[in-house]
Amino acid sequence: MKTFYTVLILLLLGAGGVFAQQRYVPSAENLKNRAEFQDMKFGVFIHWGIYSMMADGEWILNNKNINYKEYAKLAQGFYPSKFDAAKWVSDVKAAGAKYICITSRHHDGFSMFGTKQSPYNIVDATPFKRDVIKELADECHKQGIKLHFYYSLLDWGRTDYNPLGRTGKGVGRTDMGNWASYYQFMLNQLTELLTNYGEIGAIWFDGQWDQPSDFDWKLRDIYDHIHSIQPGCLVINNHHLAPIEGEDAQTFEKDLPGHNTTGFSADAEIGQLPLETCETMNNSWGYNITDLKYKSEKELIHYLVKTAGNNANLLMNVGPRPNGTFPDIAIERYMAMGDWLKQYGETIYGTRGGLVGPHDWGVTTQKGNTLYVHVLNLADNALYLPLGDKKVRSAKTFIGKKTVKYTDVPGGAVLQFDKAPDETDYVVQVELK
Ligand code: FHN
Repeated sequence: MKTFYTVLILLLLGAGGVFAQQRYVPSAENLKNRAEFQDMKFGVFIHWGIYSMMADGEWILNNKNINYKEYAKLAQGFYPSKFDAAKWVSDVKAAGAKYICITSRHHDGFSMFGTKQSPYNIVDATPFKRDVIKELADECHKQGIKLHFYYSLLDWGRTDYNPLGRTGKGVGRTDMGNWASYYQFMLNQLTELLTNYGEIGAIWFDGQWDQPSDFDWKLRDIYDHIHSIQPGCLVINNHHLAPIEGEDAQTFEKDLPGHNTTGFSADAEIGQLPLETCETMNNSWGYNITDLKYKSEKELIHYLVKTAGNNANLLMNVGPRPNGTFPDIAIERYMAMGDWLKQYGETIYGTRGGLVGPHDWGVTTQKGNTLYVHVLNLADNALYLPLGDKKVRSAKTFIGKKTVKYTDVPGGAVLQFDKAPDETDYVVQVELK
């Protein structure tokens, strides 16, 4: 009997241990950063690496089955002579974005920062020799823009990324090292990213989907490692799944939360964490010289408004050219977004998805009792707002503050307009009782 109780106690203690590992309690600073993250609403995603020289996107090593040792020689010619961190950050600010997420190391395995963990990095392997991530970090801190680091879990350029995943199989790696060394490499690089570049808003992982779903990435240990260095740093993982314990925000790729038009989000159940959607401005992440299919200004503004109405942030991508500049058309589009935000920012920043959920006509955002009704696509001059048990106190146009007529009806109110709205975004500011 004594043995039975001893075994029982040991089992319970063991279970307690498991729970202790599984329960992640975010720090007060982390919770504050989550709320600030939600308030920021708009970020600029930057995919930049030696692949930009090939001008065919960031997957070229895999897509063309280039030998990884030949690909690595690209680094010897990487000299982004026009790179100017101050200009990048001031352009991002002019776009109205509040944070940058930049590829510190993408799937090709090339580190865009001065890492001591491998000579395959911008400082040691290129004639440029400058740590662009450090320059960017300093400028972000100076200009008040938050900095997030994209970090690839998978690596097509290292032999200790073993077992190989479902991608990068044709790049010529035969002599394979061991996973433990790769895992330690990642931890060491994360330590560098979180100690040498000041306060970091988030580490944004990608590539988990490269391995089978039962593969043990020991993510929780990686997340704990991050939080042990910067407890306030948000952990975001673009795994296309519901959030995993230890994460601080949930990101969606090329789709609004809850949608799956592109196929990435079939299993991406929406959790309880702050939300983000990342999207390309044309159809490419990394610089692609033949992809000029940029979304129009109106499409981009609509997408920003829709993400806010879906209670999410928009992370809108640019793929800088090999000389270190943003494509002109990307700058034009960002500036158009910035101009629009100068006028309408109050209806976006600091808001949450509104009481009235997304509809075909548009979305709502909300701050306290103020509901911003964003009419994006309406052919009628009246709009029914399902408000549940809430009542309207007043309604006016956001621009010009002109009274908008409304009628209380069961379950909500009907707004009446002089004509069907034809603005990019006709915003009605509704005060709720
Ligand atoms: O493979 C990457 C891709 O290159 C890009 O970084 C995007 C950004 O969300 N994520 C991956 C695809 O899921």
